[in-house]
Amino acid sequence: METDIKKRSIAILGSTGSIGTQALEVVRNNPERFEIYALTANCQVDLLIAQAIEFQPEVVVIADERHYETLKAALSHLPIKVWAGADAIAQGVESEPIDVVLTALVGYSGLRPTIHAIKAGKAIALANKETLVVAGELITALAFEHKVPILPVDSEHSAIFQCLNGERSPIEKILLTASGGPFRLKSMDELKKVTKNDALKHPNWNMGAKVTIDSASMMNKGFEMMEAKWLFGVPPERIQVLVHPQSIVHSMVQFEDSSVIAQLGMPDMRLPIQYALTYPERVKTDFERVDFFQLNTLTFEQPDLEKFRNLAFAYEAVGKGGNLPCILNAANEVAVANFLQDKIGFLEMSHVLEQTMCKASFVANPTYQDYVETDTESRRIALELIRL
Ligand code: MN3
Repeated sequence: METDIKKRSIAILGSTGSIGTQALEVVRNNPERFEIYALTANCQVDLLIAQAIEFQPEVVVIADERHYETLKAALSHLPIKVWAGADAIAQGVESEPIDVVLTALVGYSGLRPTIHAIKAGKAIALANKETLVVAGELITALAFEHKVPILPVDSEHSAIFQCLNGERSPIEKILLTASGGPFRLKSMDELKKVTKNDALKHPNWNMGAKVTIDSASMMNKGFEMMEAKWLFGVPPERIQVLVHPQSIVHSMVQFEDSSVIAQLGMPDMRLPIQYALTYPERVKTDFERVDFFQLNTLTFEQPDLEKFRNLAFAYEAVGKGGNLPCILNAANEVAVANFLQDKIGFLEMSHVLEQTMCKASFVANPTYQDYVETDTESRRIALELIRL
């Protein structure tokens, strides 16, 4: 049967990353539902060119301006606008035909374009958790003011969102699952010696380098706890992290009558990406199904906060509030980048976060400009600590 549903017009920020490429796979599999209006990338110009040729967006933007001429020349035979720079990304998301902006860029860089997209009234499919970590209060207030939905793409938050379908009753507790990463069973002595290659081998999920390192340190789960607080309005003391190494239960919600609702599925990011883009509908896929007889066991354990201190820092930061989560995020971005360049060890990352949280200026009620200044100051402090 022919359907005449209006296609959703999508802008993908960070189209060459792990989430971006999987989102394009979802779009490729559902051409009757979606059209790509804009694609943006940081620096992977060759892949961006290939994507632009395949999906024929109105606009492509490369953040790193050094690649502008290459991009422009490669697409000169096509009716595609080619822009460069961070300002162009922030402006590009405001274009009138866009329905949904998928924010899949890495780290703090997601904040500004997300603010622009919300102000322009675009639905946000949020894959950039750092936006809510850094400025959750500002972003949720802005989304409320502009009546813009924030649809979670992160698998845990998609799970919680799905558990809440049709529910009106208050949430007693969020049970946020964590794989535990590649270092779950390592001792402190072993953790001193692990390398980036060890950290980049995630047992279940195939993700970008930043989030894979954050998973190994459990910083990712700390950030996801904050993301859950802002998305679902549940305070941190009622968000419990459960280590669930099989990554089949993607998270759960406990209600006041003692019921627990869970969402399950194989670990495949295409599912939460697709759900955010097709919500409230579910669309048939050929993704692998859960085979419970093959799985046999699902296990749950307490996270080890002495080994994975970053998770404890996240609770501390969100508890004290203000710009402290922004400080933590900036320090972590610097620490992860330096770990990936073999400049610091795995456990030293936590030291950098702890010290930066002590040294950076605290602001109790930050404005957007305060976040910008906090990010700059915290990066400088973190870098000085690493160079000592
Ligand atoms: Mn996740």
